[in-house]
Amino acid sequence: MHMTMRWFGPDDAVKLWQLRQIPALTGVVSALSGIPSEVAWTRQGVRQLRQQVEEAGLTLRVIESIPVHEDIKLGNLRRGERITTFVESLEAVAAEGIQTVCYNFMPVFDWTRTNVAYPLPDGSTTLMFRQAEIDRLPVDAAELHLPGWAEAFTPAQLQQLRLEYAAIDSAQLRRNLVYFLQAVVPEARRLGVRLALHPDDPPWPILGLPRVVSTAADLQFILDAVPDEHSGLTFCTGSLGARPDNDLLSMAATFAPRIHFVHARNVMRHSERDFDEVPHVSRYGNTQLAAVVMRLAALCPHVPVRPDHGRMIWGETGRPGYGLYDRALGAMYLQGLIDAEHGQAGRA
Ligand code: DNO
Repeated sequence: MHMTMRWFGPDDAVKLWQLRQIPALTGVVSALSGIPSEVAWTRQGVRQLRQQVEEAGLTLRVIESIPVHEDIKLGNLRRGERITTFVESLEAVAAEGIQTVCYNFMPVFDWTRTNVAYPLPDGSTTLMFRQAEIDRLPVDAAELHLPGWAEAFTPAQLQQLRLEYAAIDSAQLRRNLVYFLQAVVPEARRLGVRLALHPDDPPWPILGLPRVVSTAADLQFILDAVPDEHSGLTFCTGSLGARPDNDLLSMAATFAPRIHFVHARNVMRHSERDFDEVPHVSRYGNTQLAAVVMRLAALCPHVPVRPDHGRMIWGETGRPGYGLYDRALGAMYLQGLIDAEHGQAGRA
């Protein structure tokens, strides 16, 4: 597997030279930031990003993410032009030689937590989710934004979107996803790009909005709807693993041929809808991370993998989930598992 780490561009407190010093890490996962989702990416913009990464001695391995405009998820009259924009961005990415593109199909809110600095007993802080707290959120009153989200909405935009989504149930959202895939997957094939759909995080409906990329049955339906290898998955152990009914080991085996990217992190579930993010080391959580990563290493040996969120440790401050130290520890744990699976055959 190709060990990578997410990098948020030149403004990221974590610098490329620091990533370069993590053993076995060869690649970076990134995106063009600050471009509204109605505007197509340019080849020049992608080239600049690629060159920055390459000057540091690393490879721009995955784009995470090209945003999917809400008009596409809503399936409204503007979806045609939004899909055209998405394909133009794909073209820019493909022209610069990047072959894996992550995206998600969560209405309005990307990954969501109720606390991004929750203290663990060892003095580190982590991200956590409590359903009761999310249910109490005054979502229409405040601007909601998390540090890894591609987009933020103003309270007025949020209200408007919630009105529009009132007509969209999960069956309709699923139809809109299939419509999108039927339009973009042939383009991805033409361009030689593998699309990697990221699961919902958390994997259940939140804030009254449907989510349809949450369970094994959801993933099977999506892959069967457009049976082309260019339509695949980001296998995110932390997202999928927040549900006790997702059997990650069997899902890894079932979906392996269509897994194009792996996000590896661990969660500790406290109840059906409550969890904390915990160290990558398997015994801290209940995702069976070691067994799952070894199975993925065996079945998807050429796929990029990244340690997903880390805790804040050793006094580090910065973007919650995306500090340097704990993600670097995570990368080392993952690399150990991968080497164990591959008999340490990897090149230094
Ligand atoms: C969270 C990330 C997500 C992910 C997008 C993919 O930290 O895993 O934000 O990048 O959902 O589109």
